[in-house]
Amino acid sequence: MGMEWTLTQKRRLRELNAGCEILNGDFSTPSERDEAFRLMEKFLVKREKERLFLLRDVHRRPGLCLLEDNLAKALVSAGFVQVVTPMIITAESLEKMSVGNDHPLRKQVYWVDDRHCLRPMLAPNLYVMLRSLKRIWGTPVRIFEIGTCFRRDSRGRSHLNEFTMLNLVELEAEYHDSLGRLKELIDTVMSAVGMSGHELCREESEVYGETIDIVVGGHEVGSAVIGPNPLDDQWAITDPWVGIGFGLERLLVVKEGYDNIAKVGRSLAYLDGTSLRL
Ligand code: ATP
Ligand code: 9VF
Ligand code: MG
Repeated sequence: MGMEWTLTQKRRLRELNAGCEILNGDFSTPSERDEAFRLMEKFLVKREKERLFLLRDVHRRPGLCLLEDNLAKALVSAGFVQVVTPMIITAESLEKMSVGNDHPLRKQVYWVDDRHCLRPMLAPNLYVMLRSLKRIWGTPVRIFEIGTCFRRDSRGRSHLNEFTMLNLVELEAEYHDSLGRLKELIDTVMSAVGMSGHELCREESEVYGETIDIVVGGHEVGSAVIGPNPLDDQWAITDPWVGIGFGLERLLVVKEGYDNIAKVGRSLAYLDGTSLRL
């Protein structure tokens, strides 16, 4: 076993979407390594530039935007109505989600003023919409929102401070098999994403008590909940429901095999997974 890339070289190669075969370099001398780096960087820069030309000339829209469109179309076909709610929400609505002063999520919230914050989740708004629409439409109520949520998250390869959440929820007078229905909706979303092989895992949740996480290749791409839930009282919801929250950037990372979620999120350094430092 000889010499590996330097940390700086490795970081640059990752930035340029080098695969692990490339990242596992093995050299006998520094000059051999540095020469290999020079050639490899040149090759990758060319490849990444080609991706940006393809974006300009053919695709024209980032994968994140296409995914959002595909998901909205699939859910509309499945009978769901899209809603668009405020990104600035009240402290009171967070408290009604049990995210009060001593809650772990509270520390992740971006405050706008002493009574308002940027939404860390879609659920409080969707609860309000469910209540209003149930009054007008009766059951079932099937709605979804796709929009930005904000969390101060420990920065890592799978967390962004601003990310796109898809939250869908169905309220029914009664279910004979709510878990079966939930699985059906998860399948609808996953086939619209074009992804197979997901697993469901039961997880403890600080908000809902228990969630059913949707996991692909070890990554949590979504969390689902089966209601009724103790939170429902706060929002005057009495019917059973099933709901799922997906992270769109997470779905894209897993589907396209990116090593870092920052490449597909809102960014000034990347466009559609491609570095602009070329
Ligand atoms: P994690 O445990 O990975 O931090 P979470 O369980 O706190 O996620 P949820 O509240 O379940 O997240 O949010 C629903 C989905 O939104 C997650 O399954 C994930 O796909 C996505 N998501 C949550 N936080 C982030 C983030 N900071 N950046 C990108 N996506 C996120
Ligand atoms: C699961 C995602 C509380 C009746 C509007 C639907 C859900 C999604 C969790 C994230 C969030 N919950 N923690 O509830 O769909 O946005 O709350 Si409702
Ligand atoms: Mg979760």
